[in-house]
Amino acid sequence: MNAEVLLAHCDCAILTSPASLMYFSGFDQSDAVIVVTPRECFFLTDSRYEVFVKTALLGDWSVRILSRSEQLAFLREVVASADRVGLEYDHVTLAAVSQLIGTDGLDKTVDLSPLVLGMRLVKRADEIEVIKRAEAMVDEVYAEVLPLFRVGVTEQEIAAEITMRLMRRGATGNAFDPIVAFGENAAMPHAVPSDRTLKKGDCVLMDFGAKYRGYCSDFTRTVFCGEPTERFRSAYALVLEAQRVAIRYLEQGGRNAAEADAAARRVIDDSPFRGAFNHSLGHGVGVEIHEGPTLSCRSTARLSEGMVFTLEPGIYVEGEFGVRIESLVLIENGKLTVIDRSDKEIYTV
Ligand SMILES: [Mn+2]
Repeated sequence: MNAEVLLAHCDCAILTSPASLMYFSGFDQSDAVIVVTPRECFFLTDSRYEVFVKTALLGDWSVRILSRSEQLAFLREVVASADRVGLEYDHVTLAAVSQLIGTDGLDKTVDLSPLVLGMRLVKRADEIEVIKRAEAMVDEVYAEVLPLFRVGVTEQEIAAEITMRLMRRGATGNAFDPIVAFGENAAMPHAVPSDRTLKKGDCVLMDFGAKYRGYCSDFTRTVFCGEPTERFRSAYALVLEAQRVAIRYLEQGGRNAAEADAAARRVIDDSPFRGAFNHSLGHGVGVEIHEGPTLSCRSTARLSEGMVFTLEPGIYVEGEFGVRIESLVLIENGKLTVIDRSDKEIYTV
C-alpha cells in the first residue's frame, strides 16, 4: 500500500472501486473498503469474506469484519476527524457520499481517481508477468477456436467456446464479454455475439481477453470464411500496415501517444477507407481492461517504461464488414515487446 502517495493529497483515503481493491490488496471480490489514515491502513469487509481476507489478502492491513451499518459508523468516525477526505469520484455514488458526509460536506472531499489511475500506469515486474500469462492464454485459445468455424456456427457458440477454453487454461473468466462478429455485424466495433450464423463470404472478428489473477489481457484478430473479396483484402492489408506503422514508431523510440495514433490513422485516411477507423488506436490494460495510457489524437500521454497497452487499428464498413487487428504491447528495457504471438497474415476458415 502506497499510503504516503495517497496521504500527500488528503488526511484519509477511502477506496471502494473493485480496481483499487484488487490493485492495492489483491481482493478480487465485490464488497470492501480500504481506509488509509496517517496511523493505520484499514481493510473493512463483511463476514462473507472473512476466510478470504485471512488467507489471501496482500499487504499489511488492520482488518475489520463489520456489517454494512457498522462499516458506515466506522467511516463516519474517520471522516469526522479529517479535513480533506479522499474519495474515488469515478466510482463513488451520490448515495454513498450523502450517507457518509452529507452533500454539503462535498467541499471537504478530494478526488483520488486521477491519482490512483496514475499509480497504475507503470506496471511492476510481477504485474507484467501475470499479464503476459493472460495474453498467452488468449493466443492458445485463438489457435483452438479457429478449427471450430464452419458454415452454420453462431457467434454465441464461438463466444461460449472462448469463455470455456480460457477458464480451462486457468483464467478466472473473461476480461470482458467476448466479441464474436460475422459479416456486417463486424462493422460495429463493440458488437454483441448473436445467433447470427456463419456464411461463406463473411469476415469473422474476434476480440477477447482473459482475466487471470485479477489482471486482463486483450486481443483481436479478423479472419475470413471462404475466399476473401478484393475489398476485404485491401482493408485487411491497410489495417495490418497501420498497426505495423505504430509498432515501427514505438520501436524507433517514439513515445508520444497522439503521434502513434496519428501515424497509424494516416495509413487508413490516405486510402479509399478514409474515416473508417472510427476509434482510438489503443488503451492501457491492467486490473481494468481499459485504463491509462490512452492512445488517441487528443492524448497527452507519453509512453514509458513499464506501460502495457494495445495497438488496435480497424476499418468498419456499415452493412459489409469490419477488420480489427489488436496486439498487446509493453515497453521493457527501453524496447517495444509485442506480447501476443498469433499470426497476423490473412487467414481463411
Ligand atoms: Mn482493446
